[in-house]
Amino acid sequence: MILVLLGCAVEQALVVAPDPPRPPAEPSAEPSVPNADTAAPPPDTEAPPEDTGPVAPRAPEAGELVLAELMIDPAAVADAHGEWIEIVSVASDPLDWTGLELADDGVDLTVALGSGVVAPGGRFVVCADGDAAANGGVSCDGTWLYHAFGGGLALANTGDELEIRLGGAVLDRVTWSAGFAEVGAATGLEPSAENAADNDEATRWCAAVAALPGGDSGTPGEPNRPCP
Ligand SMILES: [Ca+2]
Ligand SMILES: [Ca+2]
Ligand SMILES: [Ca+2]
Repeated sequence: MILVLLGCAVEQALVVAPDPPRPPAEPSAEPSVPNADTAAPPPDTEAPPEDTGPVAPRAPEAGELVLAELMIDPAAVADAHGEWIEIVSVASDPLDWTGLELADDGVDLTVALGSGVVAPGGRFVVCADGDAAANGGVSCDGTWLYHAFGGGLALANTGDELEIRLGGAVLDRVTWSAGFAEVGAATGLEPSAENAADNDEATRWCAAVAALPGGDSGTPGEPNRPCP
């Protein structure tokens, strides 16, 4: 009897014995090690990525900033508040105009204050008064100290000169005489003449017609209309 029981136990143990371990799976047909001829190079040998970050602004050179629109004789507000100057960049790099000087041939000389970077093809506006509620509705990027006959700058209605300078170097210059400035309208440079040489010709300028919030005309910070 005992032998029979032992025999049953042995038989049961044989039945429940686990299967022998299977051999490890065959390696995949796809090699896990890249082929040196076709694989991308490891990261530490890749060429450095092309620098696509922003270009640091640099100082403008002569001819790269162009006087493009002048509010010489505002009517909606007094000249001390309503004069402004639009300048366009014709450079292909961002320009930092911090420290821009505004001057005439006589005693006027002042330094414009404001944020000083203009993008390629961009425009900025510097004003006698930066308060849009007081200057006829113009948004300004900078201001200058308005003062006639020295101690600042003023744009004479019947004729004057205006230079923009940086560090003493003249970047652009415009002169005008009686009739150049229309009362209550900014005088804008013809778009096809937006360079420091062509803006020397008074015939390339014309009065703006787009209305400003204060009632005068001009396109501060926006492209000028083609002159008729
Ligand atoms: Ca004036
Ligand atoms: Ca010029
Ligand atoms: Ca304009």
